[in-house]
Amino acid sequence: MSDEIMYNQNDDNQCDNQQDDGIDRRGFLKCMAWAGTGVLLTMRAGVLESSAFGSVLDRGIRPAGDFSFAQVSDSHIGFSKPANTDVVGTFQEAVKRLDALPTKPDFVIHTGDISHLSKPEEFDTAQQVLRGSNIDRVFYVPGEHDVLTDDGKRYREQFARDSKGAGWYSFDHKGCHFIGLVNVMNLKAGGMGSLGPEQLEWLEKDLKGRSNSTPIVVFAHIPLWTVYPEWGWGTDDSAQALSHLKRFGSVTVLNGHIHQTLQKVEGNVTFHTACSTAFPQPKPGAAPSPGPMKVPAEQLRSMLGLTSVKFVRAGHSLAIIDSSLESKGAPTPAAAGGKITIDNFAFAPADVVVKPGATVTWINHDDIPHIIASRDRSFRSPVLDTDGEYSRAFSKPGAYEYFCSIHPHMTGKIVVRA
Ligand SMILES: [Cu+2]
Repeated sequence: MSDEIMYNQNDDNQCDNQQDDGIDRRGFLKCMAWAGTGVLLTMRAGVLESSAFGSVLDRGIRPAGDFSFAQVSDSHIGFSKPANTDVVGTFQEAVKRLDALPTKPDFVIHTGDISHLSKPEEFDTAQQVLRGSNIDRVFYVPGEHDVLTDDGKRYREQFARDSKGAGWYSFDHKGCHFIGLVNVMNLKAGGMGSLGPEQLEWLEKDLKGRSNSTPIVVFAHIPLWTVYPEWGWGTDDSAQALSHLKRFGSVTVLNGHIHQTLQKVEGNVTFHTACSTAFPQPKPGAAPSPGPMKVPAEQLRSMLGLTSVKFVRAGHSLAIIDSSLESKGAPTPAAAGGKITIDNFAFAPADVVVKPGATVTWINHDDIPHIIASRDRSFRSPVLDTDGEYSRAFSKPGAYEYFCSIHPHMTGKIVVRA
């Protein structure tokens, strides 16, 4: 799969500044992948072409086409960890670049994770920044960070009032049909993003009767193609959605979530993922887990005159997993209970055996929030931000399987026995 993917980041993540004017155009473009602007999409005779904001400005290109629109993503307003302590500032910069485009885009699409913790003030700040721009209209879809506390109620009221179900909708613009999908709700343990039967049924109906020559643009937060299932970077039922789109001659799918620019063409469908305006994430499989990557501050913010960029993974040392040396059989249940750490998007230890009445405590060491949820819905923690803890006493013997309801590929098990 990886050979079909175009990485806009170069392999060694080096951006060289070789020209007299301080702008290396090749390096500049490569760095756009993490430096956090957005993508300009130009529709020309039914075909969408994408370019980074900076490249258009740089070369003085006035995109000629039927119309253009822009995509921004993963603004994560409220995030304040070392990977980027000024996410409002970098979001404002992206919007400034949007305003500086030679041709004003007809509208902007924000592909989710507007906020970091679904807090009203985070949503408000994001909206204020976008309202301060020249852009007439912004279309949103939610990311998993936007639906943490209330099943996305506040999100829908503020950003998708006329939507159906969990927030999906469609609209037409200059002969092109746009579809905003939600794949961050009701995630299943061990799975990835999910659209659900209700939304798939709506999508089928929405497309019915449309001519095959209608250009279609689908946008959703989590990629609708399997980028990297080990990190949950994909959508479980995306094949069903794509089957409804097969007959159309031109389909473009825009996603966010993975905080880097990837592109893939499969038949009539072109997939794009956008970078984040807040912080970069590692390439699939290039680190123990996804999560914010720390880069030198001046390089995160500065778009010009980049010299050398070196990615340094932010984070914590790996959790130490206790393993018993003497017992080779079943582990002895711990009477006092247990501590489970969350590091690099994993529970450690993933399996814990305790005696009835013992208390288990989870502690989150990641820069990203997690929620502990049991498969049988018997318990669920609040949102655990960095250093957040959740404790629960287990009185009844049995096996309790749980997962992170935000990142369902994270799973664990508590066994309670005497
Ligand atoms: Cu999680």
